[in-house]
Amino acid sequence: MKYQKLITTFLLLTICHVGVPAERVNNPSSNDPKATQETIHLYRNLLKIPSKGILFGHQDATLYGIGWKYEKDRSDVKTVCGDYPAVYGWEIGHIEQEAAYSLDSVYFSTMRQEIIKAYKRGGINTISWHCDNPLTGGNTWDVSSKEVVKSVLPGGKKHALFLTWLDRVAQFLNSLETEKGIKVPILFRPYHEHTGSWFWWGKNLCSAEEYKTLFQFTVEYLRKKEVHHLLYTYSPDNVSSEQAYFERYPGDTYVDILGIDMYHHGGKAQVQQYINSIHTVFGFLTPVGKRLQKPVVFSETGSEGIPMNNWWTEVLLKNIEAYPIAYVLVWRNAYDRPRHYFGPHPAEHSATDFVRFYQNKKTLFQKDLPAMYK
Ligand code: BMA
Repeated sequence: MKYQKLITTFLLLTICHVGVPAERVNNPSSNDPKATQETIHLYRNLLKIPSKGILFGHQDATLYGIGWKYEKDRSDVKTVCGDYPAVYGWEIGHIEQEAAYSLDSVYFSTMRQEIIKAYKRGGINTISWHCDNPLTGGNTWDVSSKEVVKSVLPGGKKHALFLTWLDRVAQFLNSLETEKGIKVPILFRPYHEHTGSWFWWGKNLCSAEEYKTLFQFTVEYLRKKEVHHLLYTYSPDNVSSEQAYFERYPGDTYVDILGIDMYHHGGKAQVQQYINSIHTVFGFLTPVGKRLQKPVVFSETGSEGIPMNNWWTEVLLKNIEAYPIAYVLVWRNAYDRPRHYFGPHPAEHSATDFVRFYQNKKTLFQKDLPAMYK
């Protein structure tokens, strides 16, 4: 009896780790039992990155920037600091329509090449999906109906259509492959910013259960389509509490990475608000990420037009550096909208500060990247 008690206590102390299945405690892994080796390595290395610093990412980095599009190996970040970002964001809206190019007018064939090139440089790729509205035929921002999520779930009237859309997503993801046959691991971030109500899967447009089912169904369906090189990223928009963050969480076994999308709106006048949000969110995400052994990322941020010339060091870096965040990604520098930029570019007023941000030991770019796939 005494021994039994001792053994039970020992087992509890060694293998029980609240929230994490016992077998994962010493061997953290992503959720897909068939995940490729490179994907598992990426997951483990993302968990380790915060001991070195925070990776820097830029959306559509090598596709276009201010005043250019499709120029070989060019990137606004690289022009400013001499180095590529470590993380590359890409957007596949309109892949579901079998279109040749995305909603941001980028050919999918070109995007595919750039994703493979980024992987070969040792970089990390993350993909979002501004999917059209399958019920109304409108775009991703068409929030005129509250029936959309329901309509795509099993039994819904757009379910069959939606499966064809997911098939196209699967096909594109499976085409991200090197000539050696290695599938490029992707941090896939579907149905993002769902705590807001500007996309058809947003908070006021569906119930929490419907949202969770949509996310879970997508994960399971893509696995059935033999997509095993994804790390699923959950990225709500700015929330003020842990409870709000997890209200629509699909579950630990569906989510690999905990993200947050949070922008600095309102220019200099609202900088304190942004800073406060950073501390609130990473304040509660830090212990959760540790407990669940899931990387925590700043999946989208920035301030359109960068309102302060010391924004990079004094606003962003200063406020995120204390947190174990694997990466921070800023949104795109649109080639066709001169004010719609979030990254640096030459002659832009924050460019000097961006170089200081780059030089800081805490920020990690291409040249600082350890091997992420081994
Ligand atoms: C938004 C804007 C849009 C773009 C969309 C998807 O934030 O940049 O212009 O179409 O992201 O990339």
